[in-house]
Amino acid sequence: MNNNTVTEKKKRIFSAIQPSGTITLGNYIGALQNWVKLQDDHECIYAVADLHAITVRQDPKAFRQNILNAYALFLACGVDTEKSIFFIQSHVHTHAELAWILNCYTQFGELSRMTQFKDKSAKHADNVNAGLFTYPSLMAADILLYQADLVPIGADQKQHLELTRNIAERFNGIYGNTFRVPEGYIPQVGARVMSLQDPKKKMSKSDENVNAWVGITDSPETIMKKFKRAVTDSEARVCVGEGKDGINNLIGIMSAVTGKTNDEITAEFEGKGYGDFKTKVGEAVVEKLRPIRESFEKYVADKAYLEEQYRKGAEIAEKISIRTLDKAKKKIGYLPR
Ligand code: ATP
Ligand code: LTN
Repeated sequence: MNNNTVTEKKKRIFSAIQPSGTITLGNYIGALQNWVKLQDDHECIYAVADLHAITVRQDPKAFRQNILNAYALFLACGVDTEKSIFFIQSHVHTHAELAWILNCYTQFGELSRMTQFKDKSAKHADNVNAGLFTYPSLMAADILLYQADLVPIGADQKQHLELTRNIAERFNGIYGNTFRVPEGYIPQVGARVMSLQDPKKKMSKSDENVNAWVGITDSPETIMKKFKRAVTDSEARVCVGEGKDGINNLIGIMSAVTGKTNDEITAEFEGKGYGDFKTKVGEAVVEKLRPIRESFEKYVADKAYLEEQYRKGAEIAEKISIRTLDKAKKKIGYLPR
């Protein structure tokens, strides 16, 4: 065989992010940055996970805008519809359909052990709905429909991915090979960006303290203010260390946005105080996010372009995912129409 004609099959990637009001620096460093990087040598499929988002109550008008904003923002971050398939989850009916099927292959006990369910049900004690509980089966459906090899996510989603693998293996065990069993793709640096106000907690957009998180579209002034107020220890030496959660987090952020190693950062700030360092981290983040914010403004103003792109994405996603859904239904014993 002529080597030149042999092209290795590209690995398939799937990931999604919920369109909840703000998208944070944590989402960007933990997931989005990898979405963009992976596009060149993988076959990538990305979605705005709007079905997942209604596990908490949404105001219809704001929700519609948030979905569109999230689509525009991911484009601005570098998701490229020439290279990747990019769609809105609720536009592709196979997701909800496979999710129902997978619910019947997921145990109550497994779902009860999910830490995200435990955290979110404590936070929204007045609305612990069944969707919040079965959220991981929908996430499993998202991934398995596309026979994904790799799933770029932050560290907090590891448990959900493990469950996805278990569901796939269980189904395959009963009916023979149906779903590819995916692997997580978690960044070396920044897999868990911490709150700027309480660095023992993950940076989360649902934090009531707005100084705890940085939004990708925050203004440079806001970003600088949030970094200057970041909580740190009293040792005043810029280096990674135990009990220095605040500084460890800032070094991690600096490393993730500049590509510098911890050692390089430590050397650069030798003899300098925390005030200096916080300012420099803030500036590095501002510079990283500036082009994204500017490009977001352009995309979000062009509704016709966004519509054209998400329609195209949904059409292709539907075609690919129906093949897996039909295969699963046939194995279960459903009659073809
Ligand atoms: P919430 O903040 O309300 O808990 P979320 O940000 O975790 O929500 P999504 O928006 O759906 O939920 O998360 C999208 C992606 O961002 C996931 O891959 C998740 O692992 C990643 N991610 C979220 N927060 C962080 C963080 N603080 N550090 C690194 N990655 C994160
Ligand atoms: N549950 C994820 C978002 C999500 C996802 C997915 C991530 C929904 N479907 C499929 C990876 C693959 C979260 O981060 N909260």
